[in-house]
Amino acid sequence: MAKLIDGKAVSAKVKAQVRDEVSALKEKGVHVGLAVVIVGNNQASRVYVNNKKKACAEVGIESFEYALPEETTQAELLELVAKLNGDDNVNGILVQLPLPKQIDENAVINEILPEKDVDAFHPANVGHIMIGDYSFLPCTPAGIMELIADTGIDVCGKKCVVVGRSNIVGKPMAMLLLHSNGTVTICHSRTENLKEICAEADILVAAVGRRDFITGDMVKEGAVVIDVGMNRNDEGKLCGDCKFDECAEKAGFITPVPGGVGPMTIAMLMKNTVTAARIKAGIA
Ligand code: BQF
Repeated sequence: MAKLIDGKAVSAKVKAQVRDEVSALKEKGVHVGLAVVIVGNNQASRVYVNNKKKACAEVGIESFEYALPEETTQAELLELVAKLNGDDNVNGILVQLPLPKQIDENAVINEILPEKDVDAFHPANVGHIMIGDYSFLPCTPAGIMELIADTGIDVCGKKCVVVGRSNIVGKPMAMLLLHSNGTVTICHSRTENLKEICAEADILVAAVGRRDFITGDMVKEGAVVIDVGMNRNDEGKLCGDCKFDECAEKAGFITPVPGGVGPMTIAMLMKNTVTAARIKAGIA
């Protein structure tokens, strides 16, 4: 029976550290600010943005919300980003995804100054991560590395399987596991023998976006199972990509949903925002 990995507890530790860093910076006259941009009326996005603003308040980061209407044009959003790029009170710029269909997400990401790109989605930052020489890590994969560390299990030499190949989670996740000397396999919707590959994983990261996708027979006895899914079941309850009960029976460690990866994503965003402020102030 698996031990639960407590994302709330680990995220509280990270946020406490960030809070101390923010107050130390304040004593040196350095202010930390995060611009949070939301476009349209996506309900889930509103919840995520509220979580981020609440975390800012907890750690002493000033947040500036920009809520734009659903019909905002790409030019208007690019103009706002350009303004925030030039705003000295803003150390980090977060544009909540997804964006309405008339807006090209990549065009917006490309407009954010890399040194303010606290999501680490800009191609310059993606490149830094690929090389292993970076200031910011993408929040969700970085948070997952903290959760794995919390289990006490060393990634070095382990078989790591990432299911999902998004630019936001799957691809950078694989890279971070590789930097920690894991032996990494990335699986996706076209993968053959998915079950067999997953069942060999010492560390299994499920970032598929489909509830109940990972079943107990895909989990190796004693494995670390990280569930990145944020789905809703028929009753509207939050659930992950793993059939929790089945997977927990086999796993050594497993993250719950909610209370696993989600809180870590937020905590790592706070950490990146302080890092941005520190770099700008020239305090290593
Ligand atoms: C929790 C996200 C999919 C697509 C875009 C805490 C969050 C979620 C869950 C949260 C997510 C997911 C965020 C819990 C931010 C994580 O207690 O389990 C926090 O706010 N997240 C996002 O900004 O964009 C997404 C998932």
